[in-house]
Amino acid sequence: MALAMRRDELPAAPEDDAPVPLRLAVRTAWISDLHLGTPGCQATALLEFLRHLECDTLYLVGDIIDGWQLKRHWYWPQAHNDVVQKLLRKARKGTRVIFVPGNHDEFARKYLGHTFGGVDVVREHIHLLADGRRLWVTHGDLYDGVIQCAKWLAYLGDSAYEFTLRMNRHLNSLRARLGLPYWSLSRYLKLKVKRAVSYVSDFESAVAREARSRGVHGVVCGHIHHAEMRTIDGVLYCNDGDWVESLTALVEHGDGRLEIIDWAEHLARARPAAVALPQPVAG
Ligand SMILES: [Mn+2]
Repeated sequence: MALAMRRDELPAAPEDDAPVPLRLAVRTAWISDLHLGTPGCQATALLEFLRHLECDTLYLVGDIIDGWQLKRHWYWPQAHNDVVQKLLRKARKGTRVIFVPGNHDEFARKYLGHTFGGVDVVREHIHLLADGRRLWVTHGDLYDGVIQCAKWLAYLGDSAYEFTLRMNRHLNSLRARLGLPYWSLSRYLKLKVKRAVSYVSDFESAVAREARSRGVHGVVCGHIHHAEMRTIDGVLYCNDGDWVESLTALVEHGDGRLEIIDWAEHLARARPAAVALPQPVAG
């Protein structure tokens, strides 16, 4: 909630400003929970992010294509195709793209160890940071108590979640028309509901515990659509968030420093600043 409030206080980007280079040149980037194939996927924002992203290694940390929802209802607009093309193009142009499937794209777990169009599909991965620390990369659903104990409950929660995301989209198209920046209703609700808060913290400790038992410095996961970076019992827990509600990614800079990129905030910060640049004088 605090994050959302802070974002609200930022000035809205003027509508008439020219596109500004918001280049994000990093060593590594992690994105997850794109949920391509669902109306919830914010493909336009994601495409814009991918256009500005330059990295040596790109991790797709699961729930990239939503097989659960596509099975129920086919939804595949052009923008979702563009995202896939953009990812494959990055792989072709020399970015190492590593896909760690999640529960919504568990169909891809049948192809572990294979490479598709330059994209390596792996169950999990150990990433070596520039400063020598080792991070375990996993989607995280295997450490989610709800999914492991009651899959039907997870499916039920999925429908309620879809509804919230739909409300979120309506609210934000209205906000966009009013010139207000993106604000996540679903994120706000999640942080308000106490049970959701304890679900999040249970998940975080379970993943951190597993990372510690593997003897790594930290872990990068996704799954719960809540970007976070903090130390839990001596293990660095990083969650790259999602592209249905929070529009976030985790990046590693050249020196091994990790940062969560909040794309909506990044845009709101970068665009007004660019407007203040001196205008070229004609003649
Ligand atoms: Mn998931």
